[in-house]
Amino acid sequence: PQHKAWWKETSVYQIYPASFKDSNNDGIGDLPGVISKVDYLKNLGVECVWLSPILKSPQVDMGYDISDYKVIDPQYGSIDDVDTLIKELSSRDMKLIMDLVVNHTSDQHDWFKQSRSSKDSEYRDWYIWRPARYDADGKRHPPNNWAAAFQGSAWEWDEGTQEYYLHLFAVEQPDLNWENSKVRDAVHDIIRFWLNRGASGFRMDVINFISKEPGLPDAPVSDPNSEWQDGSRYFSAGPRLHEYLKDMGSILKEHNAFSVGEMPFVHDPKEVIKSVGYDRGELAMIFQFAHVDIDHGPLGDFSLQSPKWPLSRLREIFNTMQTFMYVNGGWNALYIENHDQPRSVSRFANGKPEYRARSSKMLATFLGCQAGTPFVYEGQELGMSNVPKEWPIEEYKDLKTLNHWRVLNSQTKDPAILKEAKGEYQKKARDNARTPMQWDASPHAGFTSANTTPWMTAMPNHTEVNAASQVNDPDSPFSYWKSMLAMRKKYKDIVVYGNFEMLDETHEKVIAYVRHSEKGEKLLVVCNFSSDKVEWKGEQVEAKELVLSNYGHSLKDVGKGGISLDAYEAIALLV
Ligand code: TEU
Ligand code: CA
Repeated sequence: PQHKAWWKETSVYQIYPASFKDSNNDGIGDLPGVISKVDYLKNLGVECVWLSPILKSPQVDMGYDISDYKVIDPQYGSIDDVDTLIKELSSRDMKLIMDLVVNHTSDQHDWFKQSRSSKDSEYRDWYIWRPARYDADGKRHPPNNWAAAFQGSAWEWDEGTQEYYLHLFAVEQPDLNWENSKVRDAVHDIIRFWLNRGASGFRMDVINFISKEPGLPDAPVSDPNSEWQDGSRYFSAGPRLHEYLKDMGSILKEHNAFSVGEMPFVHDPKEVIKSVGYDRGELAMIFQFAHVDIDHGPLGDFSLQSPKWPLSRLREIFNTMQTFMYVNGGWNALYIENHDQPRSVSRFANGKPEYRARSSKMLATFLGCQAGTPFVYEGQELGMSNVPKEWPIEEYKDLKTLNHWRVLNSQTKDPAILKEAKGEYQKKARDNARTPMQWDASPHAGFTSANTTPWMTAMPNHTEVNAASQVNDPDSPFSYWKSMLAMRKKYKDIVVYGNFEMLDETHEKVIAYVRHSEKGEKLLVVCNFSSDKVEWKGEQVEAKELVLSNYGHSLKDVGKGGISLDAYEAIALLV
């Protein structure tokens, strides 16, 4: 049986502040914009709002490079706006979740400015500094061969103090040295500050990277074409990770707070369960990556030969994540979309106009009936899809995409390779998730005023796909998400706390599973991931109640015996 906890029964809506709603017509979304949409969120039925970073930042990586942890970035508003947002949310029984980005800071943070100012600075040891290595020819090299996530070496040379510092992400995102207890104290202070201000918990950015293997050894060569290699085995679950997580966990516990750790590269299930095991006192839940890495290289690399994935692979991944957690007393964060991933409907189902709405509802069924806390990413509830194939590279704004493009262009002029890369960006770039939220059919999707140029162009399909047309349409993806979220409340014993059993392990087009409650109730979920009509031959079905149908079926439409499904049809039945 599962332990009960409020954060298991809740749901989370992720807002990417720059792209949600612009209130002052400078082309960038902001906190007053968020406040103006709280009723929209309440109507959808989500209970927590997670804001991607809103803290002071030079915005090299859209706020994932923080230069002051207690000041709101002026482009988003002020601390008063945060107070107002918390008030507006809590008066509707909703909560605010902040993004805690503490594996690294911005290079413009005072700590780093001090740290790089001199080897004698009291902040020197707050970051990870190492001397150069020199080869026989006297040429200078970084301390090891690790690659950064956004191209090149993970080390940057500092002329002033003649040492390298570590940055697993951009050059402007130096990694903090968690071995230093002052760093840990400073992070704990930030956590307390926001909890005391009324936040209800945190999403913790790459939180499994905070402990690095001492000695920072060279990584084995996995990419023979590159000078820089994947070093993740030395920082994805370092020796002191669980100690650090437990320290933070005990502060969170005092506040009965929410926590979800973002944990790429954790392939060892033992590390997962140590982080989220109910009695471990570390994190409430984590974001795993197996399903979103299905068509990526490691760390979301643009692997130009897109790996094709059979449905059996997706089934296997979800089966593992689901059963493993249940058996071991851990908890899942259910997500298929966020600000780092392409749009799920385009990726896992079908983003073409004729199937978009139907298949996004199928995905909502697939995800929403599983065990875990569901996360909705802004626009997912509308079935927003990937950017148009025709968009030129100038429409892309993410440093990850642009750095990749720049490096590729320095290596080749081959038009076939460049074209392939652009195709890859259109399918997988993080930019796909960052276009303005589609509020209505007006210019710029109602995200900003007609005569403002938004920081990213709104998708042309906003005239078809938008909140205004969906909120009152009972057949829309929005309404479907709404009923799915309500369903999770009504059938809590099964959907939240029940166990999980994958069925029909071989079907090429259908994923089907059963949830069982302790009282013996059974929920059968069958999802057609193809545009073909299919016969699903599970066990003989005797349906008692129809819980969800993305074709608007009712119980009498479901015959006894096998289930036949139309294109991207999904059905959830009490049996
Ligand atoms: O992402 C961590 C991470 O591993 C990403 O590099 C991810 O794998 C990739 O973007 C997929 O394409 C977090 C944040 O979510 C991301 O936005 C930040 O850029 C990154 O950390 C650095 O803070
Ligand atoms: Ca604005």
